[in-house]
Amino acid sequence: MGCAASTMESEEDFNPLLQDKKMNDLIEQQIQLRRQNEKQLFKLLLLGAGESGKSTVLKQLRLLHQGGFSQPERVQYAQVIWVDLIQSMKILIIQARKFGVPLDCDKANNPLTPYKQLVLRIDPLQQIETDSAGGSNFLSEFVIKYSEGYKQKRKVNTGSASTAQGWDMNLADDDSNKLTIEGIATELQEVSKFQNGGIQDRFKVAEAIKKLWEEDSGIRRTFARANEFQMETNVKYYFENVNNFADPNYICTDTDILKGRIKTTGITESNFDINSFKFRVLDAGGQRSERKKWIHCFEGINAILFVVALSEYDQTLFEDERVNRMHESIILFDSLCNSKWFANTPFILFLNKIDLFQEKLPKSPLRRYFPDYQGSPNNVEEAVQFFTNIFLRSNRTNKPIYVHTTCATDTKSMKFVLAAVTDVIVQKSLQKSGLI
Ligand SMILES: Nc1nc2c(ncn2[C@@H]2O[C@H](COP(=O)(O)OP(=O)(O)O)[C@@H](O)[C@H]2O)c(=O)[nH]1
Ligand SMILES: [Mg+2]
Repeated sequence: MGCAASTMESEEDFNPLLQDKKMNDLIEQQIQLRRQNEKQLFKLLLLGAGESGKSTVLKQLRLLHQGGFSQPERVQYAQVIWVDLIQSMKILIIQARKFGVPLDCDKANNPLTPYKQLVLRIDPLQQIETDSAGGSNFLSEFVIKYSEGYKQKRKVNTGSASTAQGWDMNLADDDSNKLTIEGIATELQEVSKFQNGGIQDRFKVAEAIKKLWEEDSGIRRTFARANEFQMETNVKYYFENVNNFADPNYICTDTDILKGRIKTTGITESNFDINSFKFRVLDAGGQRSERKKWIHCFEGINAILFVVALSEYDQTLFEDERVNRMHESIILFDSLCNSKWFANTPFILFLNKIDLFQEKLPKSPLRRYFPDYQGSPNNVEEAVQFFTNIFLRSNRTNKPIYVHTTCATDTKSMKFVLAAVTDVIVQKSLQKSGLI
């Protein structure tokens, strides 16, 4: 038998026609296999204005389908939050003065005065750097991020015209200000190494922030007007847990990471296996200067997940304080939904930050910002329906839009929402390619 087989093989070996056919079959098989694999890769693009919650959705996917965050990442996130936390208290003090809100800590001989002095004296970045022998690239990058970010904002704010901008606007690129999440992560690792020497100082700063947050009525009054200036979304959570973040060895919980923010620049790609389907999720920076990069990833997309922060109906853009954030989102959604690029691409709409919207609605009348709102002032459902209608009305194509009300920081509810979303993407994509 062995002998016969070897004779057959050698015949084939010497037959050029059979050789060609064999090679062709092999190539054809490989092409088929690649096509099949490509068909099974579902590409989801996350879009929406800056701070709407796109990266938080991605974090939930990581928690649910990729085993979550590593220990070094958890330590690094704590560092970013610590810097943001100090910066946020400084902003509150400075903003109180701009508003003319009297601060207890500004009064002569007030016990809070030394705490204020400590907070104002500290440069959150320098404070960490002075403990280091060699300094840190992370810190200089982080300083650039802050200073350039604010410079850019000032430049736009002092410009002449105020026009809301879609994805095809053409602002100056801010690549010089580019700071990737990976970059921050590596640099932060460096920082936490040399920070241990200053641990007592960090706890003093934490105590000062806690005192001002809890005891200065002017700080609270200013915070109540946070919609009138730029504040991190979950700063209240940072202040309430300030001691954790002061500890340079603190390891962030999942909640800390979901509530924390690192501004996304450029486009990140993440791959997930969800119910034996392969998903590629693209997360893009949402601020105006980032949007012209979006077009690079418009090809071959199976669905768009557009994220809107409901709670931002009374806030203005970081990059242009004359523009209402919700108005910007509506215009952005309109331009994407009706663009030729996505004529047949399913759209999923997340009306996000419902938790903050619920909290805010009774305090900040919706009609003040959207005079067309006819529902009752404190009725969350009616208010959500009002915005749902606005977004659905702007769709001038025949494609359906799948709407979900979400709290992207809540893993439990997001588990259900994301399961429904991935299901619909698979169904629609397979239908489109005629496979079901
Ligand atoms: N409370 C609350 N915070 C949220 C929610 N979604 C996002 N955030 C926070 O909003 C901030 C901006 O979110 P991020 O995902 O970075 O926005 P992106 O710019 O669209 O990627 C982060 O601090 C998040 O923790 C939400 O539903 N509720
Ligand atoms: Mg982001």
